Parts: sequence; structure tokens; C-alpha cells
Amino acid sequence: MHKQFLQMLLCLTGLAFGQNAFAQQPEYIVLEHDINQVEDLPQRIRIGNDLFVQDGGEQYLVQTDGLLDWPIKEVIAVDDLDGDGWNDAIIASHSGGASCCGTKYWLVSKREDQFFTVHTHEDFYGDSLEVINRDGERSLSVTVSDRNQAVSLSLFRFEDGVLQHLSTSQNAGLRPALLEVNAFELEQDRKPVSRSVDLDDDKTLDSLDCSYWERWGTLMCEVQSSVHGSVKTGLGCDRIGVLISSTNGLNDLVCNRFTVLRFDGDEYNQIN
Ligand SMILES: [Ca+2]
Ligand SMILES: [Ca+2]
Repeated sequence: MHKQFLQMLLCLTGLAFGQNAFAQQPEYIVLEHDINQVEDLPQRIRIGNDLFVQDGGEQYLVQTDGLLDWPIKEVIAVDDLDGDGWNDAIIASHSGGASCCGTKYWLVSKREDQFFTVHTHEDFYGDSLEVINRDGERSLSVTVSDRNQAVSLSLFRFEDGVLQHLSTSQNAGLRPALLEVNAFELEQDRKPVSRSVDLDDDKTLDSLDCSYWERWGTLMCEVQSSVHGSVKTGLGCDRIGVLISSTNGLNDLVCNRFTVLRFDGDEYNQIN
């Protein structure tokens, strides 16, 4: 009777903590390529670093054709994402080239002894990844940002050896403006535009003047105020709009979806 009770307790404990909860955890590390040592090793990247797992006293290289295309790797999260008791890892990888591009993410998992898998998805790519722990269930959130403002959000879950893509959604929110100029309006003919509006509340029309900044594909705008003269906005924005609120005698502006620009008496400054 006593033995049966112990067995039941062990079984319940196993269920509660995952079957491998007490096993030694795999450790995920990246190691730089040492050109003198591994120049002739076909599975090692030639310039950059490779992913290794330290497990059961041994060290294993984890390599795929996909990983070989991304020379710079970093372990950004270690967590038991599928609840099997063994820690999995999220790897962020970069092309190592120009700073134009986002981060490709990879999920690396120990499935059995000496059995490791690598998972990714076309939307497992962006600017930041967060592990969300809700009621003990882990999900992964990948955000793609445009000029520091989140424009798309992809959710994933790792379950039964599958990286499940749950959704990818676009940000539909933005601060409403009284009037606005968008970069796409100027993209075609590249001609400056001027919108008339009274920004300093003296009943005389002022203007919001924008030109197309070819290098970044954004707008460069300034305000011509009947009270304050020429006022620079400083930032390159995809969208610039006039808000209903005002600061120091000039209407606030919105840059892109959410960034508010306020007049400091001399020029417009970003406040968030
Ligand atoms: Ca796991
Ligand atoms: Ca005015």
C-alpha cells in the first residue's frame, strides 16, 4: 500500500514537472570559428560562429543548411518551451552584413539523447522576440518594427516537436490627425507639398511643408508659422500629421503612427 502511494506520488510529480525535469539540462552555446583549427571542417561556418549543445558531458555541434547561411548567432532565451522537461533555446541570427536587415530566429530543441532539432518559419523573423509565459504555457511573440514602431506581430507555440505559427497580424492603430502628409504621396513625382492650416491659433494660415527624402524614402517637413517663423521637425517620418493638442503655442505633430512631436519654443522634439 505504502509502495503504491509512493509510485503514484512519483508519477504525479513527473506529470507536474515534465518527464525530464530532474535530468541534467542541455546547455546551448555559440562558439567562434577558429580559422586555424577548423579551416577544413565542412560542417563549421567559415566566418562567424556555430551553435553547440553541451549535454551529458559531451559537446555536440548543431548544424543545418539554414543555420550555415546566418553567420552571427546568439542564444537569447533558454526555457522549456514545450514542457517536456528539457530546456530549449531561441537563437537570434544576423547576416553580419549591412545593418539593414532584421533578425532570423531559430528554436533549438533536445528531443531525445543525441537528438536535436532546429525549427524556424518565414515569420520567425523581425526585430524582437519575447517568450510569453501565461498560466505555465509558453508562447513566442515576434515583432517587426518600422522606425521603432511595431507594425506586425507573429505568435508561435512549440508543441510536440512542431513550431506552430498561430498568427501574424498587422498594427491597425495610429494617432488620428487633423491633416497629414504621407511619404507614399510624394514617392511618384518627388515634388514637395504644402498643406495650409492655422497652427499657432492667430487666425492666419500657416503651412506644413514636406519634401521627399530619397535616401530613406521618408518625409522631411517643417512648419511655416505666422507667429514663430520657420520651425524644423528634425525627424524623417513616413507620415506626419497635425494633432488637435498644442504645446508652447503650436499644434503638436504625429510622426509615423504614434510618435508625438512637440514645439519647445524653437523646434519640434520627439517626446515618446
Ligand atoms: Ca523542451
Ligand atoms: Ca497662424
